[in-house]
Amino acid sequence: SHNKSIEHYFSTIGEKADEIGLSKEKIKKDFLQKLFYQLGRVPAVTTSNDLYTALALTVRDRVLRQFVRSTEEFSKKNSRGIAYFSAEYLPGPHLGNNLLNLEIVDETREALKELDLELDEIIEQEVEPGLGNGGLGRLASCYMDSLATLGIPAIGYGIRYEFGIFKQEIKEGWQSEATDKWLHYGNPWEVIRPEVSYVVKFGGRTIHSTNENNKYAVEWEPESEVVGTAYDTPVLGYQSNGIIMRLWKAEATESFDFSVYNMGDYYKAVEKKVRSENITKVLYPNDENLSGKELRLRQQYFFVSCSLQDMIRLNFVQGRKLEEFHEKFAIQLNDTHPSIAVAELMRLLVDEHEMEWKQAWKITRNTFAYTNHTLLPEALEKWSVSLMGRLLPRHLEIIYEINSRFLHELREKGLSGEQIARMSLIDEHGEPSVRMAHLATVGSFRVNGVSQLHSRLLKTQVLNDFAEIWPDKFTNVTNGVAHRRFLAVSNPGLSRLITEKIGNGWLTDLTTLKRLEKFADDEIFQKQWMEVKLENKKLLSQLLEERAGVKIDPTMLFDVQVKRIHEYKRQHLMLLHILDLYLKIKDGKGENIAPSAFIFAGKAAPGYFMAKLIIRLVTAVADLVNNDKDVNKILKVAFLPNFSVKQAQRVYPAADLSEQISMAGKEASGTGNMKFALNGALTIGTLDGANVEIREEVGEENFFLFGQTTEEVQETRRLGYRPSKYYEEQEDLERVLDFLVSGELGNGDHELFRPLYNNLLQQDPYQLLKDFKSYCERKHEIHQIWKDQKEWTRRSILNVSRVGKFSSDRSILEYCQNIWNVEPVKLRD
Ligand code: KOT
Repeated sequence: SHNKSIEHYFSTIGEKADEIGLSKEKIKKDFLQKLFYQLGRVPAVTTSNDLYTALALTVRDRVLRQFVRSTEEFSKKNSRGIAYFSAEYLPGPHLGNNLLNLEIVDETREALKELDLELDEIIEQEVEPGLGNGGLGRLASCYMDSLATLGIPAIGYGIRYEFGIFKQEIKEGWQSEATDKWLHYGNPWEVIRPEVSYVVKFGGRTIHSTNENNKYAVEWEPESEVVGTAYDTPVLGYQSNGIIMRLWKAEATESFDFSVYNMGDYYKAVEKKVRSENITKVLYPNDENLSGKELRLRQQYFFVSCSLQDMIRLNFVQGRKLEEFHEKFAIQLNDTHPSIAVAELMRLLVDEHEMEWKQAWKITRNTFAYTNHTLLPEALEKWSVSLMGRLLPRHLEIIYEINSRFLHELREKGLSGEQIARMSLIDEHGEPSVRMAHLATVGSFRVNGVSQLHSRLLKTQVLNDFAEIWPDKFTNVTNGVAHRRFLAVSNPGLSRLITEKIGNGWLTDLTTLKRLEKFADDEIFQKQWMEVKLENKKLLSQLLEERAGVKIDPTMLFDVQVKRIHEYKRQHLMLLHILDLYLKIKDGKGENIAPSAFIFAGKAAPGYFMAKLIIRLVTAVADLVNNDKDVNKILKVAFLPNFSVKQAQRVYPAADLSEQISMAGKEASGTGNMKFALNGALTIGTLDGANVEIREEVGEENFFLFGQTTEEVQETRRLGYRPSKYYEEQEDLERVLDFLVSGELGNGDHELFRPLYNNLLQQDPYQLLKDFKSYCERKHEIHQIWKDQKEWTRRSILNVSRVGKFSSDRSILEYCQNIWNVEPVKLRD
């Protein structure tokens, strides 16, 4: 029966729920059993993938057990559930993280050792799910970690892309893309739920009529249908709780496929099947840019519709009325990618469940909350009205209805025609399109930005009209990172050292790191701190030698920029500076330069020419610098291909200097900045995104600030920015820029970097030339401080001790308090 507790079921299979499988002996036994019975292998004849899979399955059992127990606890608590809607997730490798959360790292290591196996080598085998582009997807996964740890009943809905973000290779200095076959070796972490599936409609037409009861009704007669099936991945929190990430895979519907008999139609039916499955085939690799492609809208609607149908089913299963939907659930929209959900929930309530518009609208507006992640105009989603009308005819009608009621409200408030046109859900300039950020804002009870600065700019600029009529709707939740993954799992050396000093309370409360502060001047502690960093740098050096073919002396200053390649992030500003150093050394004026390794990693969107050219410039500068005997004792440059969560976990622990150099006002938050700081890197950065708050926390004397502020950037633009002025006035800058097209870079090709050169001299939309001088000055200062290793280490310790704010646990608690109105409940172990 449904009422029996989990303890009951475990006891029927002879196990006490509280002590299952956490001992070395049991892990070893289960591991061997998985190897025999699931994979048909003995340890003597296995591939490394067999070993990985057997261990993953062993751990998965334990993860699922915890998950089943928390589900039971959650249902007893009966509190509001959170659904996180995100088109992207970047969970990273599961195995190491799950071992930490189950607190069986040592037991597992020992068990394997008895079989002559090395845990770290097995962990290394895992292929991570690359179901996201960058910061936005990774944030979603950090939040899953914290939701689970804090014991919040939550579910992460998304898309099970068969091919995730492309695999990046470097060929002749250029990025090339290969498909990411992450499912090739199977995926031991997911559980298929064939019985959890929903039909999703597309295209066709709507039929408006008055039914028997004289009630107005709309029927949607679609052109095609697909089925979405749930694939669940349990996400474990630290010590006990588990939630699920439920990803949808698209399949053909039976009725559309096989209701035909003759051979010709059979093939046609198969074709239809293939077309249906296309929906979840591949992740769009654009970060902060629109594709505007029909398939992308199909993906968004597909996962949103499955997820909402799933929630409505759950609502009924739990014996609740639909009228209480918003009391039982809050849905967090991870940017506008899932914002068609506003129209879909209205459609489900009004058309399928015959609810009155007004009531449905009240429920909808009290269910959704919207997080904005970017102010870049080119990233704000718009869908052309004609595409939406063709693909989702009923949703377009609903959006028009929402809009007409909304605009009516605005007119009643007495707003000007101009302001009303600005706020409309429909953009009438050029080709009419639906502004998804407006739909999300109107359809939700709360809108938040992801750092203080970003939230302020959201309110005063991009969504200013809305903030004026609904000031209370807008709030801020500064991003945070899963510190258990990005410190405890990925930097065991530093974690051990920290725990020795202050205990392990930081695992569940990162602010306890502040207890390290008093050891900042302790010389023995400083020495240990430096040793850990050096060990981490040796490991990264090995990786760079293997993957980038660059040998780096681990005692150099590791100066690192890793993130998606985008002009606004200004990777090329760092490159201009490296070339400046290069030319100074060639001139015999390099005496003040600290030996430095400049390390880059990050993917460029395949269609983004400038970003790809920036990668080409990194590799060209690397070739030049690394092969020049006058220089390569002092400078090294490396591009680490195929940046991923797995790679990231090896980079942050080894960094000395973190480059966060976007033009002010452009980076919504940044989260890499937090991961670096947490691992003891000092930051050189602009007053952008969460850098502002990091600087506030660590103290201005421990943060290398440069460049214009957001206001100054805007003022510069207003006054008519002329980049060539800086070229003309600054000799160093002139020399560096001319060097780009001198033929000395890129095998003698003068024209290779001409587009970049022209862009900087003629437009320079991200004002690199204006910030170049202050960047170089700060770098110079950094190199002087680096030479005093004690001083550097002192600052590094202080940095770590003061970044407790940037745990995603803190962010999630703020979402609970200021947005979702739920109490986190830490479940018993
Ligand atoms: C991508 C496409 C459309 C709209 C937004 C994006 C987006 C924004 N993708 N990643 N972001 C980043 O999100 C991170 C998490 O909030 C931020 O830290 C980062 O600054 C954004 O660039």
